[in-house]
Amino acid sequence: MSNAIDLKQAAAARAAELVEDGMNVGLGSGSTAYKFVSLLAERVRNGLKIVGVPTSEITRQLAIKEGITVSTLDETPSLDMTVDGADEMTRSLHLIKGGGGCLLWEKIVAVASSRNVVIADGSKLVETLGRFPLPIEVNKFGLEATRRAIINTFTKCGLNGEITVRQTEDGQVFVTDGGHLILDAALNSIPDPEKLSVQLNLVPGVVENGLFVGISTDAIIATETGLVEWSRV
Ligand code: ABF
Repeated sequence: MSNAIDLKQAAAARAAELVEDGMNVGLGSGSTAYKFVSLLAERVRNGLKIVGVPTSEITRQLAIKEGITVSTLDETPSLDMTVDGADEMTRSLHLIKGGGGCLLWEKIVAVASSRNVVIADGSKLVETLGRFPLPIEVNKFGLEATRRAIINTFTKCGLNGEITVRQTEDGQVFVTDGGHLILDAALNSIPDPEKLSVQLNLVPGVVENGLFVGISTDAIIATETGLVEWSRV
């Protein structure tokens, strides 16, 4: 009986095999992506030549510790492949990301990549996004006005749900690598993620949201019965 950790490892290992010599690789965040970074580093220690562009400070520290040559999007603005995790995903490769608070840099890196491979255990696969609270990265200026504007956007999209300001484990307001705050919206169901993503980003105080629509190109999902892989046509 595989546990979630083994499943994440299996998906990460398969993704690490896809990386080819000479690639510029986006390195995701979260426990599944960290397994990918460590497995990729093993290949680097065995001679694989790649440059890694991290999606968070944590990933950057891990990659450096593991011996991967890291760069930035300023120095390496075009990536061959990014491998990253997800909090929820559908078969059409619409994702909710940002549970770890890294969604902005993750989305910037992903959009700079020719190929985006999402790796996850089977528990992340859902019919409809939304049970996982949607992370929304916001500027701290005018927070209450932005929160109300977001609620109006939800109403216009026929949605509603509790919005909370993300806190750290010791009760401090969580601040992202980019210096912003995260609002988590418990919407339960998001039937039209593309429409909601576009509408949310019209709110001036919204920096980015955790809906990844039309970005991921490939999926590697580890289930109890083995790996399931598919590409978005
Ligand atoms: C990251 O992976 C985040 O976008 C997402 O929240 C997280 C999922 O973490 P895990 O792989 O630990 O489930 O990409």
